[in-house]
Amino acid sequence: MSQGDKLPYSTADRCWLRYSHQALRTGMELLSSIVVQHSSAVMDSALQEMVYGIKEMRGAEPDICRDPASASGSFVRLAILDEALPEAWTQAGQIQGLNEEGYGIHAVQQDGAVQLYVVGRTDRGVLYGVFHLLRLLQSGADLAALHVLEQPRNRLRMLNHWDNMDGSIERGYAGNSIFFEEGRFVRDDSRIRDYARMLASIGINSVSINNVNVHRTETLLITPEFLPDVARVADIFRSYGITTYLSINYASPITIGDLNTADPLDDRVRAWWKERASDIYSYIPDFGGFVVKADSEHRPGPFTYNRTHAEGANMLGEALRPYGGVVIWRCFVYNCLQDWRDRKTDRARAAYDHFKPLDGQFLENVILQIKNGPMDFQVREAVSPLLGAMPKTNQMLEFQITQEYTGQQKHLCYLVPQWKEILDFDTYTTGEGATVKRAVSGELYRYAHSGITAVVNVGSDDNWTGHTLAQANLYGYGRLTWNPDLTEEEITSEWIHLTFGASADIHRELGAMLAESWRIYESYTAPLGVGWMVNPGHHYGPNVDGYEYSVWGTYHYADCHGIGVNRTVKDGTGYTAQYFPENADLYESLDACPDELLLFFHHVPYTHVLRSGKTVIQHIYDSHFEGVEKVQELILRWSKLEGQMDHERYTGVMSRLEHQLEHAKEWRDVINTYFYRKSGIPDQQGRTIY
Ligand code: GCV
Repeated sequence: MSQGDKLPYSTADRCWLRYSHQALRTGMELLSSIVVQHSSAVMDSALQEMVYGIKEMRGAEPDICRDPASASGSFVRLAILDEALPEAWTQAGQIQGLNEEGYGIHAVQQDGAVQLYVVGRTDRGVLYGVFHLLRLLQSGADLAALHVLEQPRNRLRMLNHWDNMDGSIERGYAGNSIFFEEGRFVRDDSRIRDYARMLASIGINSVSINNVNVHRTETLLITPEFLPDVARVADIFRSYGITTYLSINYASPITIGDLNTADPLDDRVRAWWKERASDIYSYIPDFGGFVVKADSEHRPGPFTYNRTHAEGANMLGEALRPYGGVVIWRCFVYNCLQDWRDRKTDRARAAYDHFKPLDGQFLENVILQIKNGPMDFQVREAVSPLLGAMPKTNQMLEFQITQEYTGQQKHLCYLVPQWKEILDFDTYTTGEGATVKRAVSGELYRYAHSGITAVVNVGSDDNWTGHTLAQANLYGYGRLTWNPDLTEEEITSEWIHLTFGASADIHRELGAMLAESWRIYESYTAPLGVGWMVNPGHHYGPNVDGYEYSVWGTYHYADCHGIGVNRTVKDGTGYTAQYFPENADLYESLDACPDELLLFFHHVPYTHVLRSGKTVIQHIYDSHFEGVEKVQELILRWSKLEGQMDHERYTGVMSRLEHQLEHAKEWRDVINTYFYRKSGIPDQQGRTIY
């Protein structure tokens, strides 16, 4: 079997790794030979991907030359720095300054031949360089003129799976787990292999494979019963430069050990975790570490023993430290049973209140993982004030790619615009320009570990993501974590090109659909940043007063006079004080607060006039009517693309859009009716509200 014949491993959708034959325009002859000197798991993956991509595009497999001295004419050279360096780079010295995942792609013209160098500081750099070159080839780039130098901005570029060992996925909308089935690991690992390829192609370097809500069976993942299987998965990921992590149950010493406590300061507990670490590293020498959800939504944690989260996390940090492992400790810590009726208690305050006072108390191999907003991945909420607020503690940002609150991959909701806004948000922690992206890349405070993670949206569905267009969210996430300065337009156009080809119609229509989809979803669901209004439990579909954990109330305090949560210092929950003054003043002021977050920060009468000039109630009516019209436009745009792609993808997306339209109508009617009845204020345009 030749190098390229193995790929892809499964019959699943190839997503953006399609390598269309038509894509190749220039440099065909150049691609007939690949020179590569050394072999390693990652280098072999790089070679295999290069061979496969070229074979698919030019219809013939390139030769492989293992001896650079015998290479002549045109070729592609894959190498690490010590092996080969084009003259131009030696002179410029540029590549020497790249970090260990960086690479360069450079064309050298010689005696009528073109020699194309893909040079990394490490094998992983070469792998990333190969995927970059393949992207360029698909977009018909002029090979003879190539000169690229790249390195990732974030060290940790991670994905969190919420997969359970019974095969289900918490908040999964694309089938079952690709790792687990019926209480054990899957036997056929072909999907995992293809997944590793896809992730490496967008620069992901870390994956945790099980749910942060660690139930009984998953607690055993850190024991010899399952470690050989974890090691098998880790081997696959490793060959694509990806490190494997596990979520752990904080109460493991009790649940699966023979201790009667999980107190982090108890010597027996400390010794127990050290033994587990030693076991794990004997199976997986480069194991990444633990992801921990503690003291949240009924998960156990250090609070049970009156210990702080620093004490809780450091105990695990100590166990992993000898092996270079890290503890990724989630800041999604709040009391889900708290009673909000006093209108002073505020879940949004929780992460900052718990963690900010602990700054400087965590070990160097502990990283705090912070959700992008203080609540929970709503279509619109404020940026978490904890991001950037702990100069002496490693931080990483958590996004949600799986669309729990954003249409569950039945609705089109392209999240790159949302993520761009969050990454570009100025925290002002070190003065102007202290953006979230600079905080979590470690640039602001020189963190030892930092980066971005996200709850992923894939499953066993043939197209990986349920909604074919939700593939764009995974792609966009990877590209943004590599380089948060890429524009939304650059990412969108790249993804469309790789996934659907160069057709101008597709670029125009689909580009517009993606660009508008997040705001469309926002317009017919929860208004003005107020959040939720979904059915409790599964979180799909409208339920204005739906409240998760008790029966006493709502998330939004809507009554016949007004709506919204007063989070001001003046007479609300005081949450605005968690921001630095520039943002605190903005949000505290009813006049200055941006419309899209008004109800997140203020409780106002329905007649309050927004900065847009509309009253709150009229905004609710208008946006919900417009939202439905905009979904009709999405359908119209997509219908223009019939015949321009395979039937399966066309009809698959169309049926989801049709469902979205019906569901958007339901949202419109439920929300408008609720607020019409509550406020008694008619629609100025006299439209029918049931
Ligand atoms: C994994 C929300 C989700 C839960 C999720 C939790 C978390 O509450 O609804 O399913 O649990 O966030 O992020 O831990």
